[in-house]
Amino acid sequence: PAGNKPGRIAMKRYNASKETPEAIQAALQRPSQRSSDQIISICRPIIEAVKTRGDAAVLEYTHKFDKAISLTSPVLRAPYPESLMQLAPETIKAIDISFENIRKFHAAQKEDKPLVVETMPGVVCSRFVRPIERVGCYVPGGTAVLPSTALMLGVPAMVAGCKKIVLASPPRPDGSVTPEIVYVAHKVGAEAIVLAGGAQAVAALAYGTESISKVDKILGPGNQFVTAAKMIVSNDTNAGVSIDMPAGPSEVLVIADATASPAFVASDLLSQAEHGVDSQVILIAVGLNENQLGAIEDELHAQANALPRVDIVRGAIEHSITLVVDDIVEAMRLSNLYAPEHLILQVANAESVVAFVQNAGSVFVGPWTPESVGDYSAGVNHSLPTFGYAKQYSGVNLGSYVKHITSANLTKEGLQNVGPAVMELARVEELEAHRRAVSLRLGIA
Ligand code: HSO
Ligand code: ZN
Repeated sequence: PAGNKPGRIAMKRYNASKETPEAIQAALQRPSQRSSDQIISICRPIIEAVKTRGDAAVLEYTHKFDKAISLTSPVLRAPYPESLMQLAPETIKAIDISFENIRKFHAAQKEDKPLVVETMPGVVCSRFVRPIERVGCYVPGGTAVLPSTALMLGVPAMVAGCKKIVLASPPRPDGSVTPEIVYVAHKVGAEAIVLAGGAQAVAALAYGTESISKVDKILGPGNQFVTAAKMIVSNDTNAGVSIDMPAGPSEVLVIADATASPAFVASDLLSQAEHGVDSQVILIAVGLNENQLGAIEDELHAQANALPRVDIVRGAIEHSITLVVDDIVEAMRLSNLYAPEHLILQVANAESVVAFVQNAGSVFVGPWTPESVGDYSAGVNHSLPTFGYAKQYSGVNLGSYVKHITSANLTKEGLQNVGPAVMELARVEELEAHRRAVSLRLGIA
């Protein structure tokens, strides 16, 4: 990798054609996470305490971790008082526009008609959709307030028709929730906001307490404690709760060629880098020469230094890299290998490159599509698989809030058609009662 000048905010640069595949693989490692065993052993007693002592335990942890010592109830219930959602008109307008776009895009994902297939004459198989009844949406607190995450989790729940929507978010030290989150809770019809974060919030949603009722599925990003707690409760068969996906720090991979604006590229890298010191941003530069790379690096340094969160950015950039490759085919190969949460294509004919995307959470196509539009208002969801999980998981979508139920419906003729196959396989498995359930109906010995 090329060296950096001290004090300069710059990503390590690798020339892919000069490195071994192993070196590139190593360069594309995610920053290591604190060992999950360690995190799990911190979470277990918290979950146990909430399970056995309910509200009292939730409140104790909220007093301790969120410093909200004046809080006396861990839940705020609808209807929410107007006084808790006082917002500037321009904020209301922005939330309303984003809400509507997210609603439209997720409503379009509805499968209105059941799927019906007659596999043999008289053998009708169908599949239909039902909403998950009770969902818990976790909205992280931490270094930024994230009403956008409340939108991304709450709107699809509303569109799917979930009967009970509960939000959970750590309160501020004065015990309150940001008015933006209350306003979103009101808009999506959430019946309550659990004023807690971390493992204690996850446990309250999974098991229920005196004042918080149990949910069937918990969705939403969070820190390592939230993620570990989601894993623990979803593995507890007594909890009867599922989760959306494992979550890790935010990341973006930008593929840029000579047609890309260095300022645009730098701004996209920085918009992810400002999330946290553990965020990772990757630039794959396609056929850029020293001057063109320098222009992006100059922009990155200059724009970064003008940001209020420059210190966070500096931390993220420390484990972020630039890979210089010869062509778009190699760029896409590496991107698919990394499986980024967000993939930004700032290349010639960006639209035609989408066909080569194999692994990514969400794709941002062309120079006029900064990732920020997807984070807030375009309509796509921002709750996406990180840490390489884009290889096997989808981001949050309408399907995250529903179940598919199948049904079979046979006529007598249908059973005559398919019955012999059933009887033969039952014979092979030596499950005689299965065989007889068919033979008895067909009047066969
Ligand atoms: N980019 C973040 C989501 C977010 N950005 C929320 C701003 N607010 C993770 O996908
Ligand atoms: Zn973001």
